[in-house]
Amino acid sequence: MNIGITCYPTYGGSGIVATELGLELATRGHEVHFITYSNPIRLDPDVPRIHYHEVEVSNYPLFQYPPYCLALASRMLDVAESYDLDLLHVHYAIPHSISAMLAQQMMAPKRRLPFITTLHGTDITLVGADPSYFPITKFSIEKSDGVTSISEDLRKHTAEVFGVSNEIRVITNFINCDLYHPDHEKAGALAYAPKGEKLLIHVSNFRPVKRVLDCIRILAEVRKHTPAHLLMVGDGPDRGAAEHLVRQLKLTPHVSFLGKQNHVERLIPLAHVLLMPSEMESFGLVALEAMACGVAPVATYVGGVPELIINGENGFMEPVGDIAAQAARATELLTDDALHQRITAAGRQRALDVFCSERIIPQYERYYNQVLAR
Ligand code: GMT
Repeated sequence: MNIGITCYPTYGGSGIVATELGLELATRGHEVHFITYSNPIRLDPDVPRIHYHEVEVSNYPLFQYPPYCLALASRMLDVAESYDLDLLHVHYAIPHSISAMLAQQMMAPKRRLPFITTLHGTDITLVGADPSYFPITKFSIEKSDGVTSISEDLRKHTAEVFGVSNEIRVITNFINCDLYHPDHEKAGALAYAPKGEKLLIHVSNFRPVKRVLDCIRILAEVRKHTPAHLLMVGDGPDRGAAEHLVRQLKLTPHVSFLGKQNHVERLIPLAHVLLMPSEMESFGLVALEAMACGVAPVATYVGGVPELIINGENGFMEPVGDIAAQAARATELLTDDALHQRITAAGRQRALDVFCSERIIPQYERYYNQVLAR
């Protein structure tokens, strides 16, 4: 198949999933064309059958807001015509599915160009629910030839909040289990914790929904019981506040802010515990990455997370904002080796059994074929 993929190419779960999907599809023999405004962060352009087409948004003094959505639609049409695309697959509803719909309409006099929209979470729960975007989000879902959601929770939420009647197919997020694997030696951890303290890790875009300050407070609690060092990976609006809180709580030697990192698969396995104290997660990709790497997730009981973590079996979930409970779980995991071993082995097994790319990518292929056959 010739497949066009559009996503946000910067750091963020939806872009990562779209990029990994494209790479996996290319490995399985499909021609994959990324149509985005910059090279997706985890995209290796040297992989055979991967193509990248940049969307250039020319500016004009009249435009206070350059119309990216229109430039994207034009580029989608151009790539679809030039490379005979079978379909467009857009990740994150706004504005990608509207651009795809426009490209489809422009192509209509010549041939059919179906498009599939994958919903990732904040496109529905935050951005799409905002009154200024609500009608266009609903419209874009209804106009899509196929809609997928990365969890059952997000599917239900979308159907309830937007009242859309089209089928939404749940195809969960996935992981390359060969790339994300445990590092039992954890020798690289010494670079961050030279006294041999165990590592906690947090990876996110540091937006308010991630509650990054909770990570700092959890570390403060954990350190009352056992030595620990926290790796904060990523960047975003709440980084400054997090750094301030670290200074206030006198934790500076015990926290490393590493900024945006391209190879989290090298960092995550160094840790013992992943902290994901989010207000909301429609899936929680980083928890899956951690589980595949033999790192125990301590997360919140929200959204699609219970579809991934089985509480007490392969990770823990506690209420949002309950620092004491999350810190207690992290402390248990850092101090009880048998517990840590049991939880992380089960986590790796769950990733292998349910969420490895080999299990999920064929679901996308089948769905593409169904949409094409309609
Ligand atoms: O979490 C974010 O703010 C980024 C966002 C995105 O679209 O880039 O993540 C969403 O998509 C991820 C990949 O499907 C999911 O794993 C995240 O749970 C989801 N985030 C939220 O629902 C808050």
